[in-house]
Amino acid sequence: MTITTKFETIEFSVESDIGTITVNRPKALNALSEQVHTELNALLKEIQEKNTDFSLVKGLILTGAGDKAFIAGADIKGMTTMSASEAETFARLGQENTLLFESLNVPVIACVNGYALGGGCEMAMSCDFIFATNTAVFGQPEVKLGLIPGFGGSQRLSKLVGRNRAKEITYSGRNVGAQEALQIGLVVSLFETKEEMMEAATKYFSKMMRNSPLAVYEAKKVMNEGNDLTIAAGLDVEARAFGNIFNSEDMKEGTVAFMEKRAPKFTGK
Ligand code: DAK
Repeated sequence: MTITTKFETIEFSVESDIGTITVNRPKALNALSEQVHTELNALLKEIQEKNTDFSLVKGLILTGAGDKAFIAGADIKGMTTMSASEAETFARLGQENTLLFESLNVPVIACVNGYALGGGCEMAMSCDFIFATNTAVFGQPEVKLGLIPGFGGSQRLSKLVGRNRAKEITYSGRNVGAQEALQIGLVVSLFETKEEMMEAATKYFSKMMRNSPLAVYEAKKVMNEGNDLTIAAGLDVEARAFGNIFNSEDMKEGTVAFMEKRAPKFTGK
């Protein structure tokens, strides 16, 4: 199974069941132009369509080309010439892409090297979690441009680091360095170099792939859905999903394999 769409501003490759999406505009610090969003949208939809049985990928990495930036935000140059209707299309595409990352049936790790500002920070936060290098710089500097975060940053940052810290960061538009990002829970692990970070993401997925892909997906769904609910409603979602998974072959295989003291062979069914 392969991806057929051709891209100019992003790259997509698959190795050992791990897909890597690279935003590839290093001269503009990988800023999110309308073309990037359009191409990302087409790619994510094609992955969603072709990966229902986990035959294309079991995990995804989102990263930026070059050493200087993950994504330095929405493309400011492109925005200055946008009409209101083009701005609306741009906003909807960007927001839809963040929702696609959240709804894909496999986990997505954002591997952040250098700047992840504005829309870049927002794209990273829509992934399942963030790895970063020691040189990473996060922030929501939109207010400095007379804007507010528009790809979910006003919502997701609060949920990740707490509302007070998110407000403090957003109102000032200040940079958040890698160490601070780790300390406040925006990032889960830091690495010396981009190579070490990419290797760690690959290792993480290789270990994760011993688990049932269906169970990992169900866990992702329930945890994302519960994020927007009261604890009681979230527990209800969990109970229903827990019941549903008893219909899966993977659940039977996992429990039988444990009883038979052997490694399970999961199929994602
Ligand atoms: N857009 C376009 N080009 C960018 C860019 C960006 N966000 N960031 C950097 N570049 C370009 C620079 O213009 C420069 O291009 P040339 O001049 O060489 O042609 C090249 O990348 C290298 O950048 P610098 O020369 O500035 O590099 P430095 O190392 O000196 O500085 C920097 C790096 C990251 C500190 C600086 O480039 C910077 O401050 N960049 C802007 C960062 C920023 O403010 N990002 C947030 C953008 S606002 C919306 C939804 C979402 C959004 C808006 C609306 N709706 C729903 C409607 C999101 C908004 C944002 O993300």
